[in-house]
Amino acid sequence: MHRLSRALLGALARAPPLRQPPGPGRFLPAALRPGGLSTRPRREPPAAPQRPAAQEPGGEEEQFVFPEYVPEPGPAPAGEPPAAPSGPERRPREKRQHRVTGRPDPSVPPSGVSCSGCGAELHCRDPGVLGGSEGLGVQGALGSSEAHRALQGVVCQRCWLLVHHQQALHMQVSREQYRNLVSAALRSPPRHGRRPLVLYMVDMLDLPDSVLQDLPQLVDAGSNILVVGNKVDLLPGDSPDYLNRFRKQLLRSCARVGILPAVQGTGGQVGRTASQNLVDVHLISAKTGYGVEELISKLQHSWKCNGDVYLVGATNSGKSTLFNTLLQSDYCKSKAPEVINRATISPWPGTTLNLLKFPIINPTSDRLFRRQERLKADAEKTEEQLSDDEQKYLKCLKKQGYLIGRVGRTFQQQKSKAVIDFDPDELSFNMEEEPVFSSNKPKERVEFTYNELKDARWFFDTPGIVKENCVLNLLTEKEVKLVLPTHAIVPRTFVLKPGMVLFLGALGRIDYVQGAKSSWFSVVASNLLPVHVTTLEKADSIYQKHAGKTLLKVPMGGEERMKEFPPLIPQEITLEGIGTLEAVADIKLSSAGWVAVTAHLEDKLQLRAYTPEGTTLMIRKPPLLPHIVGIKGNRIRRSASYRTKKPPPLVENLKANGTNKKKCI
Ligand SMILES: Nc1nc2c(ncn2[C@@H]2O[C@H](COP(=O)(O)OP(=O)(O)OP(=O)(O)O)[C@@H](O)[C@H]2O)c(=O)[nH]1
Ligand SMILES: [Mg+2]
Repeated sequence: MHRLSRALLGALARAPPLRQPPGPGRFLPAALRPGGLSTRPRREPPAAPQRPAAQEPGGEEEQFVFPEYVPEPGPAPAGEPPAAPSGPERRPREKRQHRVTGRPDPSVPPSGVSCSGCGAELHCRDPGVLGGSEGLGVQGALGSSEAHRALQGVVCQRCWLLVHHQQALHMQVSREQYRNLVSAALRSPPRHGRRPLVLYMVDMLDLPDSVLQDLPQLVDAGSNILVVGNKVDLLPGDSPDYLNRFRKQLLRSCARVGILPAVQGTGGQVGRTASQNLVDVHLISAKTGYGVEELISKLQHSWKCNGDVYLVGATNSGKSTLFNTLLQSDYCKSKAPEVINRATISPWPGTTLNLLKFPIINPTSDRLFRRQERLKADAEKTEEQLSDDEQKYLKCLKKQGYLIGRVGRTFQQQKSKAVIDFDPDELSFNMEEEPVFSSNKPKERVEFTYNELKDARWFFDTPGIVKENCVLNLLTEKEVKLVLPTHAIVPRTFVLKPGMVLFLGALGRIDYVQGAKSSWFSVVASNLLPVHVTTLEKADSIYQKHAGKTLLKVPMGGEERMKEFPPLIPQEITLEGIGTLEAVADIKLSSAGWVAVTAHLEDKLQLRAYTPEGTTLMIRKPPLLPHIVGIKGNRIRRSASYRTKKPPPLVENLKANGTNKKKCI
């Protein structure tokens, strides 16, 4: 629930509906249930003095970050005083933390209205959760229907800070609460005589950790599950059939937790038992739109088999991003983009706190036909035929991802209708709802009519289930931003001799303890997370000296930060090489990324891999990108590293031209 100040409530009752809070200092904190939410003190890295990366003697030290992906400048290194400003003395400007504002008033009942960004109920109760404020709640205003209406579309203080100031209020709802909420939703009685369809989203960068053990227990036996592997835009293709391989790996990971495919019987019949309810697997990018049109077609064709649709999955897998993409597509009712606000998305796990929903359009045969025609026409276009805005947008996406899709709309809401559109959803007439005709209608927020929603089926975004033993749970906001890849991952390959060590920031370390020959270590992680190569003798002192500082970058905050950060814990690994063209396994360093190991045939490798205590390190066999060692440039002289190579992006649903030819790697 969220806090409301009197000023806000008063203003809302008078003002036209708001889609955003009126500004800093006027909006609302949140909680899922009164008292059900706690604030974790923000893990702000202490301002410890930082030194420039020490140049280690011996020439074995190598650090690799990409100059083209330069993050926010960190604090100036100690010993290098900032350039003195000329003229009158100026105070250095610090990045301001936005204060949480609004005075609590426990006497005001909860509003009954949800934050349109995260789904939590807006409120002005729960004193002390988030600090000082300026006014008291207005009971009358909360009770009045105008105020209730005015609150539609308002976002809470937490969402505002997340979106506009990239500041995360660590409000945690327990894993148990998420589970209960999602389970209650999924087990709600069938609507329209049909069980819900579960759209199960899995983050492909975090396979198999993002496939939750809990799901089979949360889902009702009769529900169909459609698995969606998200964020495929970030991974480079290592062979022509790499997406098929992803699909198989995803199926295997699902099977391991008991989600099994429905069996295809004779005559096209789908037979299934309680656990055989996986109906399909789709690979998409909720952000760039890759695979989304295909997913929509699949959902529309299964309209008759399912009721409401629930999007579930681990935190941060991209559920709300898909919710927003579908809200601008043929999947929702044509009015929905105007009526329903976009969900808040953020890189911090646990953004969505309650259910968010939009009504799904009924895919009548006429609509399906029109949609097919639109898709056909779109697929005939070349990039040059797109509007300037679309070209710009595509250009931007191409920098960010390898796979891009265009999501269009066939059923746009007509502003002034010359021809009346036939909408079967509106045919159902309700006697209680008298049509109101007004010649001079005041401009107001668009809303659905009762009839439009009476028999609607809904698409729900749900809160993510918190991943246990995930390194992201240990990180600050700034650190999360560096660790979670936002741009296409450029693989970094290093050839290491036995006795060498590879650091991935200060979050992971791999020692090549023993082996007959050199082996290749390909890092698949955020381009902003530095890789440092050193020797076994120096590795411990490097970690002691540089963890928390510039060289290893994450965690950040110097010795103070490292005092509270869990130590790296080793795990012994034995691998046997299968040839120099194919990786034998991925060493997955929790959610920080992984290292694919490629070794000479039958070479026996003794490795020791480390991750922070309490986080999961796993050996993934077979690897997700077995041929990744092939995606590299020339060896850099007198160095363990190769130049990086970025495969070209591919835009689907667009006629190939010079820049959009699928290249096989
Ligand atoms: N590159 C890329 N990034 C994505 C994609 N989908 C989501 N993201 C990013 O992943 C982060 C998390 O996205 P959200 O949509 O908030 O994830 P969520 O599953 O709703 O998370 P919770 O609400 O915490 O459960 C954001 O930074 C998104 O920009 C994708 O397909 N590709
Ligand atoms: Mg979300």
